[in-house]
Amino acid sequence: MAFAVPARPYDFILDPKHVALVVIDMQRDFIETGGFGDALGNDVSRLTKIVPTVAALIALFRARKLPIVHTREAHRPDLSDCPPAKRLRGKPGLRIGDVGAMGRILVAGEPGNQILPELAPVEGEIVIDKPGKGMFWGTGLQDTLAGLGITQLVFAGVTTEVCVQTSMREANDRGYECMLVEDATESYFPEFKAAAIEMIVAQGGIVGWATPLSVLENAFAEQVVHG
Ligand code: C5J
Repeated sequence: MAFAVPARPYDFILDPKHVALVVIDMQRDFIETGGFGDALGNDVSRLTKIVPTVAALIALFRARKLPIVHTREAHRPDLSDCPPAKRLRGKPGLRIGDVGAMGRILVAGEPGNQILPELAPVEGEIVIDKPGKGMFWGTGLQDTLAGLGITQLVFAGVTTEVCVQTSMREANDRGYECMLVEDATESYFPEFKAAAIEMIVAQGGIVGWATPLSVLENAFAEQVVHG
């Protein structure tokens, strides 16, 4: 039975039969020293702070046996799915494919490309390697979600204004109802996180909804039936 989750810009009507959790790119490359985020000059310690909140959100969905999708930003070892425009962008200390402290940067199978152990997928959960910022481009995720009858997506992960927002926008354009869990996402730039959330909920939820984890947990516990 669908129930209301208090959210911005208005209640999100969550239907447990059609919802999945999407955890974006909680991989060592973005969160630990020596990875891609660090090579780009970011303070990665900001991102580690959300790990317990993301773990609690995953636990909420696991306890109810609801589908969970984990994504990784990952390229093939031969980099055939990494356009030069991406690899050559900027002047990072290390580029995609270079060998860093945790193996080759953003390359599938390397230690740095793994999801943090605290958030590791368990059997039955969906893991998507995506070559872009968005989770649909170059992946088969849309067919997988369609096969499960998923029409609603709850989002968490990093970084808010890059891969999370891009994936939410891709999903929104594909007809999914999307809600971001505000304290289960983070950016290297606090002002970008705040702005991304405002952009998502503005204009009547032009991209989707946003709510904190405690509100979502409470809504799951109380399940105030909608309609
Ligand atoms: C970035 C991501 N920031 N997962 N990737 O390059 O947001």
